[in-house]
Amino acid sequence: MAKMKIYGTPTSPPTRVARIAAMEFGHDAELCQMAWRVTPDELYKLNPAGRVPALEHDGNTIYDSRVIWLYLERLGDSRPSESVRSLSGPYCWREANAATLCYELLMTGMVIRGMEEKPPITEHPYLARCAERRLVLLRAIDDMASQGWLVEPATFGLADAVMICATDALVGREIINIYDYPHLEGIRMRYQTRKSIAETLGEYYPDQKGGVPAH
Ligand SMILES: N[C@@H](CCC(=O)N[C@@H](CS)C(=O)NCC(=O)O)C(=O)O
Repeated sequence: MAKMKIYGTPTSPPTRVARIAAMEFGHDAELCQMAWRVTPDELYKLNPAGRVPALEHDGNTIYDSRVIWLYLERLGDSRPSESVRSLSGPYCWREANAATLCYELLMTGMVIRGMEEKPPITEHPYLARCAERRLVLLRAIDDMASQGWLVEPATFGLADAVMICATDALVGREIINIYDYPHLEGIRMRYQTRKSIAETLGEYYPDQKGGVPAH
């Protein structure tokens, strides 16, 4: 069987979610670098939404990191780490809400960064709305984590992965000070030693232009 492929870039947070999922479910997926800035036509051919990640496996092309996580969870030959939480387990609705909030956080980053590009839009009601949404979301997710965990203490799942990918991109680009969100900081520290998190961390720096493949 051909090797599982994940299309995206090392700094794309949702691509990282898909790569974390592959590792957590016991697959050795290849990261194939693809970005809309570099090969837009190729990307539209792969995914009509023109977004990464997309996963190619066994004749299937799966878009969207959340669906990729579900696909891998359901795949017969997945070998999940013992501590991985199922999306349909006893905490499924808390997981769904936490994951949705963390995805929304991730998306505010993309909208704001997109508007900052040349020619930059510095004043627009939707930009202000996204900036406000980001702050409210960070507070809400930090509140959710006030017991020292986001969904369930001894396990790791989609919500934790998306929270870490979204906040790493913000922390690494010096957009937020994670010490303002002490509960999230605690959870993030806990996962610093998790292989899938450590091995997929991209290089983030201030004023970074996203979507350009690393050399
Ligand atoms: N909901 C999607 C979001 C994917 C997404 O927006 N990816 C960004 C890269 S980080 C992208 O491809 N952006 C291209 C664009 O905005 O045109 C997922 O979780 O996979």
